[in-house]
Amino acid sequence: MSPQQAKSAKTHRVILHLDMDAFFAAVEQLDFPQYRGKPVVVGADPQQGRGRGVVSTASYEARKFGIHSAMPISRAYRLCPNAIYVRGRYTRYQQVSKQVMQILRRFVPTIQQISIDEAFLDATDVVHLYESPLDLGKKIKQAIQSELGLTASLGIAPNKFIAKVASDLDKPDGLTICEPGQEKAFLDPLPIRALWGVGEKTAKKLTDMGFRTIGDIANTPPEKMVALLGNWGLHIWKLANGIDHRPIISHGPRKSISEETTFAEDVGDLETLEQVLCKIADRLSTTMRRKGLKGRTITFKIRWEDFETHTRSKTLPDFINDARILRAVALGLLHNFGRLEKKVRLVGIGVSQLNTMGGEQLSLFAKPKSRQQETVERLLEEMKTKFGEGVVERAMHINREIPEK
Ligand code: TTP
Ligand code: MG
Repeated sequence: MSPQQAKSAKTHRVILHLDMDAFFAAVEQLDFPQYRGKPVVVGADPQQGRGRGVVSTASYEARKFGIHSAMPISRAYRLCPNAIYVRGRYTRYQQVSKQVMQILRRFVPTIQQISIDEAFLDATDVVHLYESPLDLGKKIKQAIQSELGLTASLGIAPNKFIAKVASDLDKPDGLTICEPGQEKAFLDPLPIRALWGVGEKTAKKLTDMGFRTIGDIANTPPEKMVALLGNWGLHIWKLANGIDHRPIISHGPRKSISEETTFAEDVGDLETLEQVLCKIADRLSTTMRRKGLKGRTITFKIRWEDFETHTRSKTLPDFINDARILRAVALGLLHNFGRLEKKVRLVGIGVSQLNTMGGEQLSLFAKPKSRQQETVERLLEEMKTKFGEGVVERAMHINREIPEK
């Protein structure tokens, strides 16, 4: 890399914005093949044109009839009575959304999800692993297509604003790049509606003031924009000039998972605490397995009647989500406290150092069953040696019908 290129690589960020195409409708077409290639409208019940409520989204086939998000469903029905009208299945969309985000995270760790079907990615530090930013973009789109059967549109640019504008330019199944240095040429001809945050009403206001394109705003002195529209005027003037330093705020993957129980009445006997801990361990294990999570550090939390709170942790050699191990480790950590000097208000178990890769990756790296079984047995033996035979036995023979808040 020449010094020039090195400098340029440092000064330009590579920001991606991904937005799924006709998301809810696309998931319906995915799950119900008979809907494919047809106008599908997700939203309220049209009730033969008398329905109240609005359109959530429409497939691209339905958009040809002029149907779009937020339109009254009755109007959509008038435009295309033969479309397939379905109610939303939000849990399913949420599930697919998670899968999309997991795929994105595999390519680029710095990701900021901004809605159910949209995310920003800062690929500055990983783009060198690919032939080019476009190559990275193609690979992400291909992964979503081949693994989920859905299309997405992607914008690549030196900042968030332009990446967002770019992802919308060639929908559906689009891939648009704005190279560094091309910001103004890219933005100038676009209509002001393309400016982020400019809705129908604002667009009309700006049009009435004589602004038609983003270039019209970019070429107006910033003082004039402030005089016309206050601080917001300066904000859109900066965007129109391709200036946007906002960082990608990555919440990152989940770092820990926990379950706890606060007792209706403070508890003074060890037996009850053991029983509750076992229940918590079972619940936590079920949630972890459902989410495809395994972790290495198990933390036991106890809050005494005077609200004093303590935690004790143990880090295991392997990633686990097995209820028996969670129980045994949590009970061992509880017994570390010795005799109960005070009553207990709350107990909980947390698991951190999670292996947060998606279910598929987990199974890819999963050990053969016999080896996993070995790990369980070894840990159980270890717990018995450390805390006595009773710890595991007690955990195994628990009466589960205990009152608990
Ligand atoms: P969008 O990404 O705005 O729309 P879309 O994915 O359906 O279509 P495209 O991106 O290809 O233009 O919104 C994502 C989902 O959010 C959309 O599928 C349904 C839901 N949604 C609503 O329920 N009401 C709305 O008014 C909008 C805009 C979206
Ligand atoms: Mg979308």
